[in-house]
Amino acid sequence: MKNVLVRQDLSLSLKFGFLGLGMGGCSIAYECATIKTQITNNHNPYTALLINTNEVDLRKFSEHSNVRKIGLPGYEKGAGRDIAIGEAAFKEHREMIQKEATEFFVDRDFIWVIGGLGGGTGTGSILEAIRMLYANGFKDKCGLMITLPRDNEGSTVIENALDRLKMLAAALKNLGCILVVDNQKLYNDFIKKQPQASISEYLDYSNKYIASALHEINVVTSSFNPIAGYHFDSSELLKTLQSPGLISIGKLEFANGAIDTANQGTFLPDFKKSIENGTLSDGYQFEKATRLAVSMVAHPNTAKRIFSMSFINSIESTVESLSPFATEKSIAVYDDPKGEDISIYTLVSGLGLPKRVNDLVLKAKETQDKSEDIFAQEDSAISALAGFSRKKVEAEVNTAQDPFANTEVAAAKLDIKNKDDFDPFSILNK
Ligand SMILES: Nc1nc2c(ncn2[C@@H]2O[C@H](COP(=O)(O)OP(=O)(O)OP(=O)(O)O)[C@@H](O)[C@H]2O)c(=O)[nH]1
Ligand SMILES: [Mg+2]
Repeated sequence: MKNVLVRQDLSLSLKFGFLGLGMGGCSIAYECATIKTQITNNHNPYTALLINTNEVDLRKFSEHSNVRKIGLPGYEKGAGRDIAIGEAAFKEHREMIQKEATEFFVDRDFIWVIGGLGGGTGTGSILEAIRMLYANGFKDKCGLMITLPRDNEGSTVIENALDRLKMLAAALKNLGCILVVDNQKLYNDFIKKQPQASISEYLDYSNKYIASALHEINVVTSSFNPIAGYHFDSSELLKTLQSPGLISIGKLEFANGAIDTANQGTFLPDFKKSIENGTLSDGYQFEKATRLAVSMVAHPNTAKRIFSMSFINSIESTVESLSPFATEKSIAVYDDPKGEDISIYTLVSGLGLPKRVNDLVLKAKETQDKSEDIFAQEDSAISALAGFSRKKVEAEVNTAQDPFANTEVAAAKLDIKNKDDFDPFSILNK
């Protein structure tokens, strides 16, 4: 769907609040809060509460009435990728955060707790943040958004992420939805389009991409007239977000003339791929989905031509083959008088963890094994040095050049002996 952000005739399903944790979590939450609509009295529809140990990072976000920042005194320098510090910082200030969060999110329909997995602050505080919200009346209205690290972020980052993922996986059934942003996937897509760009440009792109993906889903479910009776509405969206398990978003756009309904090859393979490829992450076992919703939007003329019974039927059959055990499968079609293309959104919930997690586990194990091997090997330079001894030096220094040479050598030797305990190289003298 084009121009979502500049149209005045759209409305929103749910009031989202975003609780950003650590630098990555705060950056995504901030990006969501800075989404602007043309809707009167709702120009900035989302709110963000940004929590970080690192004071400097927090200052980067400019002030807005719908953004609130919380620093964690005593931890201003950051958690330095140490989960235990991130967790301790949150726990120490939990009461203050709780007070702010309950006040600030009082009118929100759904809160996204966001953390970039891999660092100290976001990763360390994510479980505590969920506990806090659950204990304060948000149990049925919060979900998680987490990013998974890229391959080359180093073993500490990957191990931090896996450490907390393991805990989240154990509690999966007791949590609301979890939306995974696979940074490697978004990075691969981005680098193809902009090979010269920097990492910070990538992060900026990814945050805007994530924010608009979520915003579009929220707009589609409430802005248009349903055709053919069924409407996947705000309450359905809320139910989907409340479902435990992973959630995957898919999006597909066709130009108005691109679909021939008599020729399924013009749309069905792309439709299936758009679900499998996902917008933010992929590699899910869709047979395990508990709910699947498809929302399709087109200009009324195109809608009349395309959304025939046979077209809907082919979409239904595809959904059926992908997720046969989903207890709710909804196909909703809408007409949008200003629609310039055909947009198809899918939301699949109740999924298990994506394959990317297996890849990260493998990567972590491989790195651990390799590093053990490397460090077990004797350093070749050290063994070469062990086999080396210098040529015997003349005992007496040439006194012709320096009359005091011998005395100084003797004094220095004495000195070294006295300082033996403080000398980092004293081992050499023993
Ligand atoms: N998509 C996206 N991912 C990010 C962004 N910033 C960081 N990340 C990811 O989040 C992970 C954790 O990084 P940070 O959020 O900076 O870490 P932190 O929670 O501030 O932790 P400490 O700095 O160690 O206290 C990184 O390894 C990245 O994979 C961002 O702006 N966008
Ligand atoms: Mg940080």
